[in-house]
Amino acid sequence: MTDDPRPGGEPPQPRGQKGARPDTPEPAGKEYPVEAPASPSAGDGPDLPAIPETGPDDATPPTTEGGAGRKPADRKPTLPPGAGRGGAKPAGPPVRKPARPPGAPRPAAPPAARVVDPEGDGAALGLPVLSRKDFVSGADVRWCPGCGDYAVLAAVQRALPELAERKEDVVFLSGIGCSSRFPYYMDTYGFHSIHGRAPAVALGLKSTRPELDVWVVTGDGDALSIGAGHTAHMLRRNVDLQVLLFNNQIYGLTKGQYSPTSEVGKVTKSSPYGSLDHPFNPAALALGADGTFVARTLDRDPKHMQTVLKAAHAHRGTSFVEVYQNCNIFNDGAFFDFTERDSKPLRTVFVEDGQPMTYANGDKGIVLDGLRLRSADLGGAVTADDCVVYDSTDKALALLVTSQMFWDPDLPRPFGVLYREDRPTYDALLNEQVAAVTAEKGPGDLAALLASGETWTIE
Ligand SMILES: Cc1ncc(C[n+]2csc(CCOP(=O)(O)OP(=O)(O)O)c2C)c(N)n1
Ligand code: SF4
Ligand SMILES: [Mg+2]
Repeated sequence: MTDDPRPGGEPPQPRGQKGARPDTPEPAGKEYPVEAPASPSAGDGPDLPAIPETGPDDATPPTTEGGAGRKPADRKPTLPPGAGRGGAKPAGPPVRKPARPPGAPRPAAPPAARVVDPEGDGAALGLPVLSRKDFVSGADVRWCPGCGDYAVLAAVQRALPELAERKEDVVFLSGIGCSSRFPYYMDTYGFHSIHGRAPAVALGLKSTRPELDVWVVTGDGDALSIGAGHTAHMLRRNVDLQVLLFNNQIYGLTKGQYSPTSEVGKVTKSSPYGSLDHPFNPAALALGADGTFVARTLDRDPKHMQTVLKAAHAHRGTSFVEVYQNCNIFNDGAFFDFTERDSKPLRTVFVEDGQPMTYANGDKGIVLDGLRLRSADLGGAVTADDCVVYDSTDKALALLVTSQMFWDPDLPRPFGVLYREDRPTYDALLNEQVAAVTAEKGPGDLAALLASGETWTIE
């Protein structure tokens, strides 16, 4: 990445920043460290392999005076390990997806390939080993202090050394928004493209360079307002890439207008009397578009986010990951129900394949009552054995869980890999078709094709 020219504007200056108006764009040159948000929980999800790398995002992050007014310590949830999500460890090392579809040409091997070596013995082999720092671009990070975007950036930079063999094969594409500034901060290839159009760029790239590992970073406005059509078509086509949708239920970059995921009644500068729009449920939208991998995670649960990122990367096809992300400037606390110490155990359930859907430290569970889900107190007549055992390959269950558990106020919100399905990817099918037709008819001649048939000369 080169120095950023900042197309698409800057995130606004946070309130309370000394000497700055709340809606004044941040002056160029201001430096924020790349950090986790003001109060990421230590995470209570499945254990992950230790990540030895440290860096600037391991330091105490800055806070924003204009934020929630809560101390970081107040935000750490207390759900004990295993409660509500089974506590099982992911089996074995992360699975890398095949880099090249059948029929696609083999890319030329680089002279000195960098290898991933999670065991740490690459040095003994005399090979360079990727670390988190290899993915930090060093560009000034211009998100507001305390923004949830920092946590997602840190999680991706931590996960990639295990997932990528060569950082030169990794590409981050984005649209426009605060979240879409993500490619600047990754030391990989990247393209901060056009509002809502990252899926179109990604489809073209992945189809012509199938050996690349393509990630799309987008926001609730970028993906679900102007880019809604592109998002739906990307999902049904099942292009092999990962989509990270930063859902902060607001337009952050343009200073706080309501978005397609904002709740009814949201008061913003563009909805002074309260929004009348019924919001999208992004995960249900992805399932409705026949997406083959749908997951939801939280900026304030970095361990869970890493687990989900690795599962998304292992999936062959469009892996859609909705990340609940706090915009502490324009929509602070939108997800506190699901992240804060007191409410998180009662308001969340972390699904895991083969595990019963229990929550509230195991005191409650989800049971099937006819064709509806119901919350039940456990320990009496109903036990964990009566709860729904999650199966992410069961689409009927995924549809029910994703939909009813979003709207029903008596049910907790589900997190984790909600659905996955194996289906041929668009890029693989396209390359197979091109190879088959080329084998039958020989390589095409574009100039001859353009000059064929009826042509006109314009004078
Ligand atoms: C064609 C076009 N229309 C509108 C805009 C203004 N615009 C820039 S970002 C944005 C919304 C961003 O919201 P979201 O995707 O949720 O990203 P966030 O800033 O919240 O991360 C809008 C409407 C634009 N840049 N280009
Ligand atoms: S999403 Fe909100 S907190 Fe984050 S950089 Fe944008 S305006 Fe600032
Ligand atoms: Mg947004």
